[in-house]
Amino acid sequence: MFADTKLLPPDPILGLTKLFQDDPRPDKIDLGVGVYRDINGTTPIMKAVAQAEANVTAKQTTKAYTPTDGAPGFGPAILDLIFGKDSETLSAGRAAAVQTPGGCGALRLAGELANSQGAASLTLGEPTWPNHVPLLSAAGLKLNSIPYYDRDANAVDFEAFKAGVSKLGPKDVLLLHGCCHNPTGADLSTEQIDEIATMAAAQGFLPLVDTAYHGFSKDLDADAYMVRKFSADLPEVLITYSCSKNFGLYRERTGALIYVGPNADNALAVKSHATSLARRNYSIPPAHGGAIVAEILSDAALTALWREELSEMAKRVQGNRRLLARTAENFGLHNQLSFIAEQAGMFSLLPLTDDQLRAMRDEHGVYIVGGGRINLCGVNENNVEHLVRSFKNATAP
Ligand code: PLP
Ligand code: TYF
Repeated sequence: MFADTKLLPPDPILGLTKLFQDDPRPDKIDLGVGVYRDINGTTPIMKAVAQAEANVTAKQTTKAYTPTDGAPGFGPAILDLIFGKDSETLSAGRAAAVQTPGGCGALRLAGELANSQGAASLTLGEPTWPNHVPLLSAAGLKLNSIPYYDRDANAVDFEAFKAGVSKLGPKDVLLLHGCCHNPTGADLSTEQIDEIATMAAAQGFLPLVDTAYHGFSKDLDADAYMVRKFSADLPEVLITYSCSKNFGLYRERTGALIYVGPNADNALAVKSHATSLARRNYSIPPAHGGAIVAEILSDAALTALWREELSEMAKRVQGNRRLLARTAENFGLHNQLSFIAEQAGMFSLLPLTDDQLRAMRDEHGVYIVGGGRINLCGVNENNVEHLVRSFKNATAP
């Protein structure tokens, strides 16, 4: 059966790490995969996570299966975190959460859920995280692309985006990034989110809000604006949530699919379909990461420590944005990279052609994802001048 099977190329983002590791140049810079890194280039375990993990291990008495919706306490804790404890959506019982293997597992399940209930299409802004395409098309959905970002202006092209959204109807799903857009770093403003909410209410399309960087833009409440606004104004919302970045739980594969419905009975009915679809696939999600998150969020001291650590990570990335923009100014790049200081989250797109990207890697050892995406975590005081000099060199006429 497999005798003629051909080797596939590696994942374009994850594969970059191997190329970087194999590069012997001492001044090489890794701006590739979207993993938080500190000033030393390492991705430490958060202190709150290490403490919670010790508590979980000390308290656990069994490895028997968890309930189908995941680690006990995880779903309610994530709902409180994303909606806020005083949320009317929560007090009305309109929201239900199912733990998933990471945000990827949530996206696949969201796609299957929408497909199983008769969704006609799923619309993505262009560009988007490349993995959205295989995850959501494998769920059986027909994907459409509409413009989102203007590469010349280095900003959201809201008029073009709205023109695409205006064509959607009740059987359509629109994927939006909750905050910290991957790969552009350009988020919708609160006013623009309000406009999309008004369009969804009038046209009846279903928003799917992918939230993989909660807490990395402004703070946990401000970063949940889109989720909260849509849930307050619309009868139905799907949310995919990842704990990979904000809890640093990447390899523990911890995330959630959240559904907000018109009432509690409907929320439970749709949740039963989500767990049934999961059962056909991986059955039950891995419990360990979910138990850690539940432990942190049920303990005031651990929650406070985690919030502080998350806010420190977010501030460091924002500081790196300003460092890069400032250094570009000092090198005479006159506003060419100033937009980076205004954007949010781990990523921005450098205005580079494919040839210039190749030159950045081959001639200067600067590793950037195809399309020009950089992870701002990889920028620091020690390498920023090499980065800007390389950019200036690669883009020189
Ligand atoms: N959605 C976006 C936009 C992402 O960048 C990521 C990446 O980590 C995910 C979802 C999935 O995250 P996870 O690693 O938890 O599967
Ligand atoms: O965009 C990124 O870099 C992160 C990590 O197949 C990632 O979201 C990248 C590729 C992939 C899974 C996760």
